[in-house]
Amino acid sequence: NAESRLTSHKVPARLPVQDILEDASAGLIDAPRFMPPKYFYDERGSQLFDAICETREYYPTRTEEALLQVCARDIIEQLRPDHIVEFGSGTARKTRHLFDACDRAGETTSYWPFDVCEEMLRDSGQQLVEEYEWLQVNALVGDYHGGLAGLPPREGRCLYLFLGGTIGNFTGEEAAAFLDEVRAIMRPGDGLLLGADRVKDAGVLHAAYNDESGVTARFNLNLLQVLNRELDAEFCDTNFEHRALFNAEASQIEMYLVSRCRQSVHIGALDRTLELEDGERILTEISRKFTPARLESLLNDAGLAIQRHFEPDNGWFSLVLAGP
Ligand code: AVJ
Repeated sequence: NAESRLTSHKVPARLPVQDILEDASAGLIDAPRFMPPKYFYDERGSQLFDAICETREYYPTRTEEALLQVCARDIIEQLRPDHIVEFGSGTARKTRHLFDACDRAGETTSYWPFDVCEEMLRDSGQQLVEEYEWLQVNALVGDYHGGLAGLPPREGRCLYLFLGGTIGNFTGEEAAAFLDEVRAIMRPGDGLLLGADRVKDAGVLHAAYNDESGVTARFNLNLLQVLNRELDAEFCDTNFEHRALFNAEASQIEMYLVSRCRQSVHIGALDRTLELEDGERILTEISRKFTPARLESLLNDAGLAIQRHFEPDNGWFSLVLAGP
């Protein structure tokens, strides 16, 4: 039966992962203020992110999915993976294109979705084992920011997935450290499929993070509700506004919550009060945009060579297959 093809494992963090209390204490009290973007994704935040992907302006998700649909077969036939390991798997919607390609090629693989959210892993895992009667799903519950050495040892070839352009949320240093971790667990014949958003017309980028219906603004402002709940804080979201801009020099979208007035906000769990000037901002996300050359050097620096590079005609997004 399907249920017997679904297992779940906790992956302990090997590297120190800061919790929201430490991140808030390091990032909120003094300027420049910054909260890591991973705190966006509570239940409402995850729903809002899905809604962002449906907006007319936010192109990355649908662009990547269309690419994956076209190149899935190539990737599966080239690599013939015994295991597919996905970092930040979410609902694994896009990963289905790879399973469909396995289906058509008569290949069977096991799937190792790695995510912090246990319920989402269980729900999506259950659906997958029902949809694909040959699929074994081994859910990995943990934070990939804590390193990857806890991954269970396996035999056979692995295809690692890091999709969605999430690599862009990392600073240059964090991205290098993460790719080093991935490289360290890879063996000859393994592959990494990495999705990365590309530098493009600033107007297109700006629109993607400032959608007309205001979903991205609600997604950004939802962080304040997360802080209120998790840190017993007293943020009032009508006192903040969403701002997203493309910093061309740093080649990144920067997303801020901007204070609309001079205000004091108490944070219970820190026993501190935040003093904000009118117009003062909290950086809530960077989303880096890559050139093919930047992407190549990022991978090469981690000891990974690009084997295939898939992109749409307009060059808006890259899916690269790289290996040791
Ligand atoms: C999921 C991190 C790829 O950076 O584009 C979407 C998140 N933020 N709109 C991105 C996001 C604002 C997204 N990633």
